[in-house]
Amino acid sequence: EEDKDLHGKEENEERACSSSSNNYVSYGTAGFRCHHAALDVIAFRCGFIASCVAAFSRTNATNNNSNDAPPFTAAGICVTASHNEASDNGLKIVDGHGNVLGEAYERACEMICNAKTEAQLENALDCFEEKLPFLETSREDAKKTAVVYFGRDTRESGERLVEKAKEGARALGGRSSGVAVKICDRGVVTTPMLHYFVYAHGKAVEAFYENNKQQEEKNDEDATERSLWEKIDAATQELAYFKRLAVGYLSLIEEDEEKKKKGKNVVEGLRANATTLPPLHIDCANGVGFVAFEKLMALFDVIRENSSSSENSRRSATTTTTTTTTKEIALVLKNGPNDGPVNLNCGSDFVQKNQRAPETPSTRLSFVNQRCASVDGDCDRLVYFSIEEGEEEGKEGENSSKKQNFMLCDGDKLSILIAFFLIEQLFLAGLAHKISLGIAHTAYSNGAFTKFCEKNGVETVCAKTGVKNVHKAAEEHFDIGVYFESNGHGTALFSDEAVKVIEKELVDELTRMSVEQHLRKEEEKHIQSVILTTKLKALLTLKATIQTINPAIGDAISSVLLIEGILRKKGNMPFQEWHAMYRDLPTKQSKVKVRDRTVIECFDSERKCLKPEGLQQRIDEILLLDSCVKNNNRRAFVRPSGTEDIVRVYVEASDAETCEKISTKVEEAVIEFCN
Ligand code: G16
Repeated sequence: EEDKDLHGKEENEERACSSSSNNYVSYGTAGFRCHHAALDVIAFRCGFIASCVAAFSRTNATNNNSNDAPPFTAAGICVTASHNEASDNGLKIVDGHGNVLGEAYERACEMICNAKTEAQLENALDCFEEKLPFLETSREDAKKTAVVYFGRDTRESGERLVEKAKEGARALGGRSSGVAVKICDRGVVTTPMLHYFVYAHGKAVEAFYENNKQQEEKNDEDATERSLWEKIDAATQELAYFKRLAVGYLSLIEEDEEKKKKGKNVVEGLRANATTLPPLHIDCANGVGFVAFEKLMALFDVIRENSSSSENSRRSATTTTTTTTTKEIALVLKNGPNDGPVNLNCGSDFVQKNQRAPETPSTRLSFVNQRCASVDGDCDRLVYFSIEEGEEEGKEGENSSKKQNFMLCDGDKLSILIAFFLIEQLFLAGLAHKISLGIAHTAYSNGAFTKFCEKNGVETVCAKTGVKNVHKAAEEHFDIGVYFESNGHGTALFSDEAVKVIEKELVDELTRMSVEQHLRKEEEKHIQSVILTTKLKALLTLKATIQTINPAIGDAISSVLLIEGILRKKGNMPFQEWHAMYRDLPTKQSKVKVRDRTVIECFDSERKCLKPEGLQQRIDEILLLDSCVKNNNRRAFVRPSGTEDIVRVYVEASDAETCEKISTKVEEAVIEFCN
């Protein structure tokens, strides 16, 4: 590849570097991201990297130093710039587990993608090779197939960049490497779907090796060719993804239907009898989420048709809105790819950062007095919101506007709802002493959230920004790690051990129940079965929750189903009640453009900065504004964004006015110290 291509052609040079510093595209918070024009060579090289990951690394590499570990055989590339503007694009690399490619590879990937001379490229490849576990063993495996999955969001530049990435992936194949590269292009899909395809592939290969252990076939057969997942076509893989989530959700709400009839818990029973959840209006950021949610809704229709019934199911579609209303779920989709450039005045980043409803022409008003949610450009973030419109403001005759009260349930509140629900189920299942549960979050979490967790005895851990960091923290600290960044990026992770414990307990419970029923006398049976049923139901609920969750990565579709399921199980909990669980401190988030944002170096999970010298001291002084004593409700930090060429400023205080004042001063300090 010619050097001039690396950062875009000359006429694009200015635009090309809008998200990168000094023509160097760093491996940021979520892979490579900048103006699409600068990405062709990077896409090619990322494709090559993904092929190598698929071909030359093995699962369990870090904790199992044996050749018994099956090879990854698959990896993936998502071409997306997620929440960024439409002219940007990016590459997210997926490892064989379906996770974000590990931190250990980042530096080498960055070197490969930014190498300008042959010598630099060779050096970078050597460095990358060192990171690939089991390389030598795998290289001897000449019959190996590397499968690389590709997906993209709805951006115009996506198709071109996927083609470039495919070229790069294919470059690994051939006689000298002994690797056959197989391309699985899944077209326009959400990022979490692509992660799931790679995850499911890895699981199928693992199962194949497990099944063939005794027959000693694992080294001379190509598992990839023989795993079931590999044999099914793209449409069936997609269906498998949607089915997993939909069936999980339906199992989750199953008891709810029963509860409605019986009204077991008095408050929840009454509430459930009185109302159903109002439809959820989803702002799809003019992106791929719209397409994916439509597929999910179509599947609910099919399930409904197959399961009989005369119940009402209503689907309607206009150019901008699709509605589905069934007994199980009611969704109204807004802001699809035909409604405007991705993320423009809509999407979860817009809603969460600006604390106001999407402002696309077609939807400006239609969110008022509804239950609403918003996803981002590649559908891996989710926030809920509601706007209550009240009394008119202004005098009669004048241009009066209605008073609006915007309420946001961001990632923090998603965490709280999910964590508290799971804690309750663990107690009911009698597993609270066996399975630990906690929340991982970032510095952006509201101070009121951390206090609320502390007050309620929920353990928390703070990690650096980036889903890769929070995911890792959740995994490392808890058996069930609920994690969400405030921006709505997250999920609940169940460790393999926790899943095993839940499944074993479920089997034990079922066995115990049938034995009891045989042994006990009629009158005792009734009492015993009620107690056992509570436990059994909690175990089934935990199992359904696991199925509703995309196990590979945070997924807005999966999160909508999980949250809707929980709200239903809580007797159709109104949005206001969820929102009022605690009151957020006022916050302000802003962006500051500086010459080189990389001069800022942070520590303490990015809550403090080390460089440039003096900046942290200035921030500490600003926090004392109009006061000589430290106010514990005040917080401010700055950090260089890993997805945009800006510095992010976060401020929190007891009142909005102070917040605003502190923010302005911190922004000024950033400009002073970073230019
Ligand atoms: C990406 C990451 C997120 C991160 C966000 C903002 O989101 O996946 O974990 O919170 O960028 O990062 P930064 O503040 O460094 O710009 P997405 O949805 O854009 O992929």
